[in-house]
Amino acid sequence: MKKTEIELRTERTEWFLQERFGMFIHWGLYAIPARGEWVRNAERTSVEDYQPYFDGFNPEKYDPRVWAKAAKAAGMKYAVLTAKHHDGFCLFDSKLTDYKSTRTQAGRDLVREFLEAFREEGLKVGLYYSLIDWHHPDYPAYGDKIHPMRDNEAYKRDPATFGNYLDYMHGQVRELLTDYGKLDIMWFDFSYGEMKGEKWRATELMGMIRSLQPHIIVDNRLEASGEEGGSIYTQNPSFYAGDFASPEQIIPPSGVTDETGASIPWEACITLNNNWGYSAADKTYKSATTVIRKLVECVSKNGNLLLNVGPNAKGEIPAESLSILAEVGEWMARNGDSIYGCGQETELPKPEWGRYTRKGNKLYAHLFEASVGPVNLLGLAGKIKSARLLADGSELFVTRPWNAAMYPNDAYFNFAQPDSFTYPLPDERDT
Ligand code: FHN
Repeated sequence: MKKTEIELRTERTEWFLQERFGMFIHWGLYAIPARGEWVRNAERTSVEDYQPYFDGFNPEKYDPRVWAKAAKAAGMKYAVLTAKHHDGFCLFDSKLTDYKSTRTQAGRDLVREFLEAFREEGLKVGLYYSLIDWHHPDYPAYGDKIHPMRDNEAYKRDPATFGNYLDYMHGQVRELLTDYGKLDIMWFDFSYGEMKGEKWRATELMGMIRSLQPHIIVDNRLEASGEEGGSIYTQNPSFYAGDFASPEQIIPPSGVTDETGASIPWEACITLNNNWGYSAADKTYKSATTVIRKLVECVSKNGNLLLNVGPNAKGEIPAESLSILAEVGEWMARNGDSIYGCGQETELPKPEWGRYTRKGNKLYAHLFEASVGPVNLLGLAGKIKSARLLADGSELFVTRPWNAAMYPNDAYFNFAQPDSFTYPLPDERDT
């Protein structure tokens, strides 16, 4: 009996729901002006004025082994690199264009080195590929008028020309899925307005993907245009609806479910500062505590976190990012069991002091508040059997996402008060 799209999606995403935490990497020519990855569009830069970035691109410090070790040490289990972003610059040695890293001073296939380095560290690997292309002459917004959102009239005027771009786009996806070994994730970005579904020839594209790498998981941004079945949020997702939903910069209040309320695979992609691509001026980095809380929140809602770094023009991940990743890694080293393979707690209500994650008969209580005194373990009242056991036989573990050393998984709490617990004496609290 032929498996349904939902059955196939469930099989394909099994590893994804275990790993929970990944690194997103936005890198390309835009790292040179260092004003984010939309700089060309935001500043209406002409093809000619953007060319110096291509001519000057020489990331002499690029060592993806450093990136991979930082990701692994942070507790990340997979990573996704931009193979081509909206500016059309290819970080891989495509045979279909000269607008690629191997034709710059770098002279390197940056994607191939990324894949090798991260596989070497045991991480799963994915590639981001922009459906939008501000460089390709047959993309509707070609030339100086480069904002695709507003220039789709070109597509309506001459769909045949756009078909040349689609041949190019499909051809590059084929290259990535054929010439670079086993990929675990294909991350497309993004559909908009009428540009979705079959406007990208999505059925043909997904057919190629599934035939070349049947195990690979694909995000939901090809988007269903309706005629060929529903989106990932429906009970009859189309062939190209994707394997996971991809909320961006937000964590949905109730996670992500389909129209029946059933949880579906999802991954929140979030920046460490406020930019995906490198921005020298953007120093508004999230703290490690904030990152950990976001990771816990995602997992408490059956989701993943794809945390973004934006390497600079030399190929270095910013020091601020590395420092935060290292601190997150300290916490993950002690508390990773409360993340990997965990998901939503379905019996107990969300506590006011933090969040639960659950894995089988292990319940993890993540305390988000440092200053709270005796807390009433809402919902657990009367269910606590001992410092480590609940009446239903679940093992109770407690973590605090601001100091890995303070409360390892074998944290102890004074359970003298049967339905609440208190912290150790104030002098034992972290500052
Ligand atoms: O326009 C892109 C943006 O540059 C970035 O790549 C994000 C990451 O998901 N996606 C698009 C915005 O939704």
